[in-house]
Amino acid sequence: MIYNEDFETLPREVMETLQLKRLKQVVQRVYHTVGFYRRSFDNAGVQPDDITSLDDLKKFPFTTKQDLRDNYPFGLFAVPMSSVVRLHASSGTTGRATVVGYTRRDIDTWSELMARCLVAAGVTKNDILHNAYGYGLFTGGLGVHYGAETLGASVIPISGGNTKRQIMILQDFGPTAICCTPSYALNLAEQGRAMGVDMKALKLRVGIFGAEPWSEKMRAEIEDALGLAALNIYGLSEIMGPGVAMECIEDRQGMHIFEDHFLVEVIDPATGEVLPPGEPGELVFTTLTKEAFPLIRYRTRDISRLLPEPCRCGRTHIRMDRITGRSDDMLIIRGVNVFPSQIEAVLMGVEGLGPHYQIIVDREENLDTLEVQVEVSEKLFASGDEVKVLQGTERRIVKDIKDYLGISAKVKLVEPKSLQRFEGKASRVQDRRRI
Ligand code: DLL
Repeated sequence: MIYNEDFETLPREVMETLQLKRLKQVVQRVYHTVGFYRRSFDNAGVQPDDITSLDDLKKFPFTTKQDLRDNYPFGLFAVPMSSVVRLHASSGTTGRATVVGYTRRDIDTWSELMARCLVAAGVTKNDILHNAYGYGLFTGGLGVHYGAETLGASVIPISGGNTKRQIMILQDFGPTAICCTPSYALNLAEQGRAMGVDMKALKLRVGIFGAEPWSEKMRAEIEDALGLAALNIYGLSEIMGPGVAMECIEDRQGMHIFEDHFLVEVIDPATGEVLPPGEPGELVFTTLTKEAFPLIRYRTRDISRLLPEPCRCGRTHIRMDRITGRSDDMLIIRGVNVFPSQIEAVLMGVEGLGPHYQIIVDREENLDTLEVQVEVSEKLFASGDEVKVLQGTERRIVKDIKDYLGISAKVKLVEPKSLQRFEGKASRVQDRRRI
């Protein structure tokens, strides 16, 4: 089944004609409405009129997460605030998170694309959908919610957390489809089993999992534990949220990118050079239809590759492979995007600490754990009422990480000079998760 047969099965030539028309429009629009793009295009010596073919896009400069931070919070919006009907943000609860805005039409587009995703997973208006992506600033919850309503499915807006209650609702309401992060799917399965619930006997038929990296091994585990078909969904707040790309139930090998709305390139992260289809590299997206927050050549930092082979589902949209890594050091911990530099900034704000720290990320019972080990300063270590002060400092760091980044961490203060020293580039993060 295909939600929007007209647009999802466009022949390549027609698709490219549509993309070029939309690309010309968006490039013109950002040049005339967003100071950042005018400066960035002028500096690179390019003008909107330089776009005469899709290939010309590569002459244009990239947009990076740093550009978004520099223009925090609304500096890259291309419409007045009066036209913005929704704001979302990724990572951390405060500070320079990435803020994104949507016009009414952007919400409609997003809802349609999410409806397309659900239909690609075989969901219909007769399904009941358990939506356990977080509702709030995170795009997962509301993005999926509006898509499900657009399709006409019955959505349970359960959001994240309170796992016991989720398991009760899974039994009582009998949802046939579920959306959450893949690690939470495994967590639900495990807690359900611990409660004596036969999780395979639930009515769930299909799961739509994303927002964090996962593997074919995890797919097999989830399918086995919950007795459903597990499908991959990709997206990022900057480009829209969930629903940039989605696997189809017919083929389940790679995610169709909604190319009538997003133009994709794959680049060599070191040189910025555009790579031919099939080569692994960093995904770069240009939004073709977004009004409030258009992005030109946005570097996602996500590593993948394009799969140009036709798909038997009938969609002509090109597919992308699973994300295999990042070209920066961003971590996704329980769904929250965290940069080590943000943790460092918190540590720097606390008195009595030395400059050496280690961040250890692991997974216990399918839940990500974060531990921060930090050396105390010689002065604090030598001071008299040590234990009380140390405990207070630990609590302060835990609280600050929670307040600023929105995640719970275990903090361990260690003696001066006890952490490993590095001769070259410090490697302060140990990611021990095996996914
Ligand atoms: O995670 C949007 C989303 C919500 C996608 C629900 C899918 C489902 P952000 O919080 O901005 O947005 O995080 C975006 O998450 O750049 C990837 O690194 C990672 N990511 C998202 N989907 C996948 C996936 C949402 N299927 C960042 N596989 C992206 C691997 C993913 N990584």
